[in-house]
Amino acid sequence: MKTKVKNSILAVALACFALSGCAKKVDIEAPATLKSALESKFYIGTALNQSQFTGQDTAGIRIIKEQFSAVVPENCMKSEVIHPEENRYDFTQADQFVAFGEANNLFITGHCLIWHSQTPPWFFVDATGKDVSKEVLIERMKNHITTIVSRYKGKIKGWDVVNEAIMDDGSYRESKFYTIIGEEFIPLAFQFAHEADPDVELYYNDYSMTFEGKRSGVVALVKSLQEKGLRIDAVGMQGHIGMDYPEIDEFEKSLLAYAALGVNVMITELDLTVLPHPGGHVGADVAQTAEYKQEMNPYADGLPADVDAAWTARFNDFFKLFFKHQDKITRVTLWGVSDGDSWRNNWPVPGRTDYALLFDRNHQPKPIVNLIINEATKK
Ligand code: 9MR
Repeated sequence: MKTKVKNSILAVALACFALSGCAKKVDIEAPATLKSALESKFYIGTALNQSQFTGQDTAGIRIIKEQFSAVVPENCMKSEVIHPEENRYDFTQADQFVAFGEANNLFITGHCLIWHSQTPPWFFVDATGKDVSKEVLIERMKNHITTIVSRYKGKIKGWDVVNEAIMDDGSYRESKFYTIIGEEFIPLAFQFAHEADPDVELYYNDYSMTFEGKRSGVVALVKSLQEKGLRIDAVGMQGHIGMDYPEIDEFEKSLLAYAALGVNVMITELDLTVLPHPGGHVGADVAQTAEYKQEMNPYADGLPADVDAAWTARFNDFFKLFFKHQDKITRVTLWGVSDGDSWRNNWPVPGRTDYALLFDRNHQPKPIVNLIINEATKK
């Protein structure tokens, strides 16, 4: 065995010598991975679920270690998990997630500090069940943000400070944070996060970022934070895309509009669904649900070759756009590792079979992985 390896090294060395006419150092390179191919461009990240950061999903973990350079928690840092009661934080999962990221030398971002969804009911009410005052809610928000950001200071490099606060038409979402505190809740959240860790990057993150209304709403929001002298490092475009939504030109327009503000752009929750949507609607509002019907699950037994090819081509187009604007993009994060992990299988219709990610249900890379690597490394 040893002799065989030695012989093949000798053969490579001789071939190199014969071709170049000089004796060069022979590097036997490991095959390119997403992480190595994209190293000089942007972080390539993935969202982690509990079975990954606790070590159970060994096939998923192998992919994470080989292919990705950044991680974000899919669910374990949401308020309902990490802060279930006013005087009780539960850092069990969050600590495991951060330890996994550190042990594997990954760029760790936190998701998310302030979001209308998955916030436990206690957050907004007093002992009698009535909405708390503005002052109380600001105090609770401050406690929440300060406690969490301080705990992971120096370990978590960036936070989705506020998630999904702007509607598709650019207006403010009528969340409890908004109705009780007013617009001010956003600058306050950024201020509290910055005070807790002055070195950590701070992001605004949202879906459907290509709608004209949302684009101008988010641009106005970022400008207002900047005018107040607050830190904001990046806008996160979630990137829950479909086969005919959004138009790639609109995506580019938004990307450029955000970058023009002098902040970075991050593609934070990328996946591409092939499944029909009951309302023809788009976006990623977790509150939407629809009943399961057979015809809404057309690819339960596999993806036909033509659909598969169209999926690959569309994903490839998006990556070409990301490469085109690699000077503005600092991270592209997939919302999950392999198809079986994806929330898309259950939204808005539960129990479907989708094919939204870069690795298939058997944890094998899809052809898109090599296309991305080739595009990134082509001379
Ligand atoms: O993928 C997440 C899913 O497992 C959760 O049930 C859901 C509710 O917490 O959130 C999903 O992730 C969402 C993310 O946190 C914010 N943007 C939309 C994502 C998909 O719904």
